[in-house]
Amino acid sequence: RQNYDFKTIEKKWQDEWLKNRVFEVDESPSKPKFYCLEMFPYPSGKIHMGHVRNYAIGDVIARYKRMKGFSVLHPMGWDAFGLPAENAAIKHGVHPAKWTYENIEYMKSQLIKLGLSYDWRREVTTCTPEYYRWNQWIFLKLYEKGLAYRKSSFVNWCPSCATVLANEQVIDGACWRCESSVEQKELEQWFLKITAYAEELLKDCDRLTGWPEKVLTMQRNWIGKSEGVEVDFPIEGMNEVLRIFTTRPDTIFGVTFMCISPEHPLAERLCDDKEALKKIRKLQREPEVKEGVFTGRYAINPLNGEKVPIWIANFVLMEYGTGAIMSVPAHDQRDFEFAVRYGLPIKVVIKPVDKDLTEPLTEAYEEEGVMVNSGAFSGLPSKEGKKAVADYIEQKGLGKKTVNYRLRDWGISRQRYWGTPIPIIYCDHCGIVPVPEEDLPVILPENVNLTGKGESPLKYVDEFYRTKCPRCGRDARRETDTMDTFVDSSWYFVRYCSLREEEAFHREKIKYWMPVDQYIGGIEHAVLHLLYARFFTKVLRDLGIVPFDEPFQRLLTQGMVCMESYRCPEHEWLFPKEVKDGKCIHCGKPVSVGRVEKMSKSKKNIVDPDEMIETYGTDTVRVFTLFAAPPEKDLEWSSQGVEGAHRFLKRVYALVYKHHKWLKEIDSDLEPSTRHSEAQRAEESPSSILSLIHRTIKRVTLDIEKEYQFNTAIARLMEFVNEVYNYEPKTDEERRVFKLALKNFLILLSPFAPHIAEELWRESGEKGFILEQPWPPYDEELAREQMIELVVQINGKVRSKMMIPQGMTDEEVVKIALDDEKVKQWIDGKEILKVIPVKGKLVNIVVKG
Ligand code: ANZ
Ligand code: ZN
Repeated sequence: RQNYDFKTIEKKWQDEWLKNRVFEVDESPSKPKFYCLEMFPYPSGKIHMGHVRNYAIGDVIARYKRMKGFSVLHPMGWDAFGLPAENAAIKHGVHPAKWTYENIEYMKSQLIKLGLSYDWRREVTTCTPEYYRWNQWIFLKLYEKGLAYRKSSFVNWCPSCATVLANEQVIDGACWRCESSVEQKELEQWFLKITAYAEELLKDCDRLTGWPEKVLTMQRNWIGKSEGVEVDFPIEGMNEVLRIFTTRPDTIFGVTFMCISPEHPLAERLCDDKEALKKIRKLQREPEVKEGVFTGRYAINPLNGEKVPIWIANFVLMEYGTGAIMSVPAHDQRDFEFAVRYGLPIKVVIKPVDKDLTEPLTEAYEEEGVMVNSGAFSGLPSKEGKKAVADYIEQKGLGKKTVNYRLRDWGISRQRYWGTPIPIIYCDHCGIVPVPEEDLPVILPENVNLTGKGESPLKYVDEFYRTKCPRCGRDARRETDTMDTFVDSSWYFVRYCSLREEEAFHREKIKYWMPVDQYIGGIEHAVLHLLYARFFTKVLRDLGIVPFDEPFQRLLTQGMVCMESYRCPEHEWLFPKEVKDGKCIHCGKPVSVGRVEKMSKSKKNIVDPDEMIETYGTDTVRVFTLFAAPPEKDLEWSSQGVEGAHRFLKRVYALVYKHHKWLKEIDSDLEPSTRHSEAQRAEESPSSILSLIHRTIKRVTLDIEKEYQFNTAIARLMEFVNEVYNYEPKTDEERRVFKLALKNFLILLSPFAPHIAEELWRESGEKGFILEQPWPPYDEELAREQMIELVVQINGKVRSKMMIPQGMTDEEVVKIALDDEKVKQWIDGKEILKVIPVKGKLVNIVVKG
């Protein structure tokens, strides 16, 4: 066929790949392994462009590694528990299970249509009992080790929605949905003791050299190790001390009041005004507005004997440090705001090295400096002062140095239906009784009445709720909360190692495949998911299941898919296809164009993958998303860009068909050993095709190897097509070389555009699946770039010369010139007025002075 009929081609090869089980992989003792993993999706209904980009990146890596001779594990599954299923159930009266499984079926068909090379025998669906029984099993193991415990704690509670809110769902103290003000409610919850691994999670960040630095920084900050001292302040008129935690012992002479958390065990005894205490307990924690109440009591500063008032304040967290602080308003902004609000004194004890602070202060001075008004310590630089005061406190027995972590234990209880039941039974006689391992899984019942209110609906399912105590056989009740869905995604990568019907923790296979060599997903998971997965891996290691400390060797966080948004004065936000020639297709009014930002339903700046595939085909969509930006950068959707990608593939198709007649007839099976003689022959040939293909192989390979620069790799492939498009081989020898070039080109193209590559591979008379071909090696000699001399002039004088490859862009040439050591010396510290590149071989730099 002369025309690029992508629909037929893509369907044909997708069927063939599945039928011939090309993507299925087993543990091969003779090959090195490579585990390539993309974050699995929530089955929300249909995939969006963000998914397409994520999976296309993963697929290129998986296919490339496969051709490089690795045994590649490339699995996919569904993060299938969660709230949207429950909301859909309430709204449309469809059971969460039905909704979820239907979405999975549809989305799976979409992934197959994208030509993604998944081994579906390993598909994981987290809402199936075969999967979640292992959530329950892990929970029981954690419970045995004292790493799962029950505790009453405060949660954000919306009284009108009757539901618990995550911190991110509280906006300015109000519910994000109904805007009623959020209260604090005490709930019994299950916690996993991630803090037991805080130090190891922090320390091992240093070993994650294949992770983006910004993700590591976020993890480190989240763990938030801080070193300080605990100091005891005696309470006046009581035989009690108030123990505080501070990271700034150097400011202890500046304490003008103390604050304790409303939940502090001493709060009741210190505060006579019970009403005020009750009120403050309802306030939001980590608040914008810092509020408090004076207890009427005083503490004594053990260093200078000063008497300071004790307050109860909503910004002091019971879960951090000791739940009590010494307040130094001159040097801590939160304390400063509190002092200003309640008219408390502000005393400066640290001043900048070179000047005095102007008082009264307008904000806290939080930087380092020199200690003042601090008795014998005055005059010490605050850095040394920190240590000196801490040492003094320890010597005098007033306190001790300690380490605190910001990381909190992980509260996993959710008052929801669509999640893993927590395998616990409450017996009036025996107390908390874990479900015996042999009784797993605790199955989530099907018949429930979903209300969307704050209580778990499982409470009202008698057959579930009422049970017998496994210990004494008396009547007992089941735990009705379900687990946070982050539990599901904390170990799914381990489950993929064996097939669905095999055991979940298959030691041999886990040993073969783990750890994941390349993980790819969104930056939004930089903290929680990735931290929980690291935590679970360490737990599984301690249970003897995985022989590794860290789950993900390398991490790639891909950028967002963005697009401009359109708004009509009449019809609000418009989908791109509702805009024609800058006007709204409904009313003809001109639309205003918003800035380029992440595709989102609310602004309708979205392109539907299905529609794009329908119009241009999967290969075009893949090539566009991979070509438009390097993987870690944001990508701006552009219809011209998509057209461009499509045109490129059409040209590839036309190129092969131009030579179709003779391609099948000629044999190009050159052994690597004959390459050299081939090279010599090619040199005689004016085409230099052989050298072009070797150069292309080299560049594409290095672009992929080096940080997955797929955009430039595709650019090389485009260059290749441009160079050979009008070439006509004449002799048999030229044809043989040209066929070799085309064949290699198709292999290079195949990770990006697998369907067209497969089709043209067969159409040029080759056998077998292209994915089963080895990635072509390149010959350094043949791939060598033509070098030319670059001359750099500064203010008209030649200052440096260097050899560079021919054909670089002006931008590249300028960069090389400015990076040159000699040039750097000449322009060091001077202002650059102009940089003028000339024909890729001369750069003129004009500097001032
Ligand atoms: C006195 C002081 C003076 C402080 C100063 C800071 C600056 P990080 O670095 O996060 O560990 N703090 C201690 N426990 C707290 C709690 N439960 N709730 C709220 N704040 C608490 O912060 C440690 C600092 O946070 C501690 O050092 C304490 O205030 C406060 F110029 O003590 B500081
Ligand atoms: Zn019992």
